[in-house]
Amino acid sequence: MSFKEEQGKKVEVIETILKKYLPEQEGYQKVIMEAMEYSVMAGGKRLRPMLMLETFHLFGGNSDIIEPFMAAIEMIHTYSLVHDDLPAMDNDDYRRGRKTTHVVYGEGMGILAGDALLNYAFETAAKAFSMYQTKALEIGKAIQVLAQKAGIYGMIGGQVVDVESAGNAVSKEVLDFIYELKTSALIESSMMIGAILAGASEEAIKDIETIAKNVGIAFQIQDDILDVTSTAEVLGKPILSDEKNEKTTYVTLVGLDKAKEYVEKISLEAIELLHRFETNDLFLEELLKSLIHREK
Ligand code: GRG
Repeated sequence: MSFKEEQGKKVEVIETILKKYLPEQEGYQKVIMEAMEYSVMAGGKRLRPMLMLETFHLFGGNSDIIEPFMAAIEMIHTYSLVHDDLPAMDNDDYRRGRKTTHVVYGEGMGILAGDALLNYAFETAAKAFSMYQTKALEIGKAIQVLAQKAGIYGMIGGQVVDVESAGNAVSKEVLDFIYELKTSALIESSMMIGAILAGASEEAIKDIETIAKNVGIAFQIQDDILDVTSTAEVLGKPILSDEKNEKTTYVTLVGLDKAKEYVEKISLEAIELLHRFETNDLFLEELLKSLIHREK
């Protein structure tokens, strides 16, 4: 099976898990469950749950304890996109090839759908406690990482500096801070949770955090590159949005060619670090390599 075929099969497995953990559409508040499903099931690369599952396997994990966490990380990621698209943020009408949640359900419901996904992510992750009562310590630690990396010391913190910096010149130091928090933090959380739930050592979890940090920064720089080199049809979202929002990016700071070189350099560093974990499963390595030249 080719890498692309294997990746496609894994996306199908992830989407089945996502559907399983989304709430029933019922009650007077039914519209919020519909908006949650609309935004989560809109497609997307499913990179974060995929990295979580692959890291879980890397450390010998092989149970369904990982499933509620895979659903939770995609819910948090999706909430961030729903809120990022709101009129008060980037004010975008298209995401993942279809109308954004606030365009379809109205701005108020867009805000609530994001809030609902964030909260429901933790309700979902906590389901692991009743599934595996003997793993309470690992599950508690995984929930702690999930909360911290999504919060003010993670994704929200990065977004705060990003929003505050729009329209101003930003130094490389501040840009690195924004990328590490806004984008790497959720990728770190994904891979660390996979390692934690598989019972990896503290040292291994630290190494995984470093690998994921590099993967996240490279991913964000590639996002900057695609914003100026791709098309709205391929990306499923508007292009040139950084220019519209007056944002400093790696492309504006160091130029397109250097930005491309940097993506390759730090991705290869991450892959090199991964080699310290012995495995005969090459999918994770291929996945990281595929991100270097990803087209969407
Ligand atoms: C609390 C009002 C409020 C807003 C929060 C935290 C936040 C908004 C936004 C997060 C910032 C953000 C959107 C970072 C960008 C990270 C990134 C490159 C996302 C795109 O991820 P992909 O390409 O998307 O994996 P798909 O659609 O494939 O899942």
